Amino acid sequence: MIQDKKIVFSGVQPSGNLTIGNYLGAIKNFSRFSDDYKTFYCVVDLHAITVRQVPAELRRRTYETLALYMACGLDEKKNTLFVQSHVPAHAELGWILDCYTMFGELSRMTQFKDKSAKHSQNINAGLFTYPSLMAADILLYQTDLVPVGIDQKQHLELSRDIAMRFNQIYGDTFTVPEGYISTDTMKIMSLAEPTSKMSKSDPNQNAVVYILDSKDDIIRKFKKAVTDSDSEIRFSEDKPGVSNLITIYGAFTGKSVEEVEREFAGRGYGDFKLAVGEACADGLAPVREEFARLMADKAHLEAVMKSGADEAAYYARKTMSKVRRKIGFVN
Ligand code: ATP
Ligand code: LTN
Repeated sequence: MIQDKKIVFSGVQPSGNLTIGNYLGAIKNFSRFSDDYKTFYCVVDLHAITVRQVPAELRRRTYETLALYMACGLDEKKNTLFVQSHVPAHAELGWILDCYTMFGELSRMTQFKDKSAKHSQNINAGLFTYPSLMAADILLYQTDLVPVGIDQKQHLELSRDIAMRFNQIYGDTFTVPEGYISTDTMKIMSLAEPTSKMSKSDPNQNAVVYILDSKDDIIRKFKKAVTDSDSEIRFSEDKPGVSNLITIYGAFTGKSVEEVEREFAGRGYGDFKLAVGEACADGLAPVREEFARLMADKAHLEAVMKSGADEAAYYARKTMSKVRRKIGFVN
């Protein structure tokens, strides 16, 4: 098999119900690469267990995350869709890269600091070395481009540093990946606390809009969204709530910030919030329908996982034999 296309890799954890942050910041962008790149989209279950998971829920969410990839427009024939733990080379290379990643580097990761504060009873070694496993995911496929939300920029830079360090010691082994961070929707904020990221693990259900929420729930949540005491619909740093709603509305309607501001000039927040809720619910309706259809056919999802893992393993094997040889492992 000759591989002349550039390679794209990204992953989403099956650690909760996916939000419009995951959708707009990551998954929705994935399909734009399907034609011109060789694309690998992975359900990263090994990463998910860095936080305690209920086994039955982890299993269900692994199917759901795969089904959502497909419902968001990723055709399994054009993209390699698979589950991380089905390709053991991820864990193998993860261990190897642990030995080329510094304690100090991992200590500086803001996600580690945030998650250790959130899960103070379970600050396990996996949570700490999460970024070297992520580097393994990426480097295993000689990835050129990694589409992610801006919160992953620091992890991506560490992946690049690890790749360069390894290449410097052993000669050219890994492609040094670039991030692809879509600027218009890179960070969707919480509806309740618009200065922090909308996160699928937020315990406040009103702060988060899930891809699979019903239309009524979506509209109700947007009606409750925190704005400010002003009444002007304007994108500005000192208006984080309104700016976040403008971003979301723009993302679902394809309108620019200026167009949205013009459309709602002189109108109240009530009107605006309702319009955002409707645009979001309508935009997600086809995804929801397709998701329900896919989840009704587990056997098909399993066939997709299986052929995705076989394809991924083929590429992973090539990198692993190179890595083993360079390090000095006996063949
Ligand atoms: P958790 O809340 O459990 O930390 P998460 O919601 O950040 O998880 P991940 O599986 O870690 O979800 O992320 C999947 C992808 O979604 C990543 O590329 C991430 O950058 C992106 N993403 C997550 N939340 C947002 C957001 N609020 N805005 C934009 N992109 C996001
Ligand atoms: N850490 C990522 C999920 C992830 C990932 C990856 C993203 C794991 N491995 C490789 C891109 C490439 C997150 O979204 N929190």
